[in-house]
Amino acid sequence: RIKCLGFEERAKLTKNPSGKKLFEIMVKKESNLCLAADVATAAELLDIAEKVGPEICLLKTHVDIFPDFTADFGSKLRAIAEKYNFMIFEDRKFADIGNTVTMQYEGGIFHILEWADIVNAHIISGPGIVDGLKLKGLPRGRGLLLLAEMSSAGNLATGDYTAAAVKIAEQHSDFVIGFISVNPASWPGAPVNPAFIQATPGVQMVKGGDNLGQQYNTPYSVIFDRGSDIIIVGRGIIKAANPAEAAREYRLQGWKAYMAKCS
Ligand code: 6AU
Repeated sequence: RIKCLGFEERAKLTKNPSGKKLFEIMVKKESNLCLAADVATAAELLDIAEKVGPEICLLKTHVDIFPDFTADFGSKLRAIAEKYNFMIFEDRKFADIGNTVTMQYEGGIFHILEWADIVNAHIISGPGIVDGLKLKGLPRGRGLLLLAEMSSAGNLATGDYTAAAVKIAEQHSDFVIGFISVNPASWPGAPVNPAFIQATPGVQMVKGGDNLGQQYNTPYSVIFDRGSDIIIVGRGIIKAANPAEAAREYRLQGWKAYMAKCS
């Protein structure tokens, strides 16, 4: 096993202010838990953010699912994020050409650039998508996660595609803070540059899946065996009888797995 570099040291390696802040929050809160807050309304999102805020380093939104989205959503969420010291990740999965994503990032009714510290993008369109998002995001200190792998059954983000994501990230390490990944320990040349953060969806307390192709692994297997840094948990927390309690349990499991790997 290669000696593990802790999140404190990795905070110093990243060139991006949002990447650095995320590592620092993880250390301070002893949390490598990202909540996937896929609730039905903006009102419910703000409510769950208040409840699980103390447990998380990152809160992930799908803002386009809210029927009650209003222009003050971003400032309300940012106030909660500041209160509990977590960052905000809009899971927009940009996928178009560079010029189009500049407009999608900044404009529309959501104005993602205004309130999301971090966004993500597919690399299907090539490195121009990163240039486009960077044009808007970097002056604001924002960061980008590239989808290098996916958690869903039969997905096509494997092999050379995953390797291409790593190459694009290296070419834009001022803006790309890391990857959405599933098993980065298995990548050729692993571990990749420790400045990059690995965030993994498809996490529940027991291995399994849903009826629509999602595939779950446990916090321990994701962090310890598969070489990830952050567990992204949605239904495991939001559908629990007590989401705050469930979030605490995921935080403890995720952190325990990091400590087992890295202390
Ligand atoms: O824990 P779940 O299955 O309820 O939620 C998983 C969350 C969802 C997905 O949109 C997202 O993670 N996700 C992503 C991300 C974060 O980009 C990529 C992927 O491959 N699989 C996946 O589930 O909000």
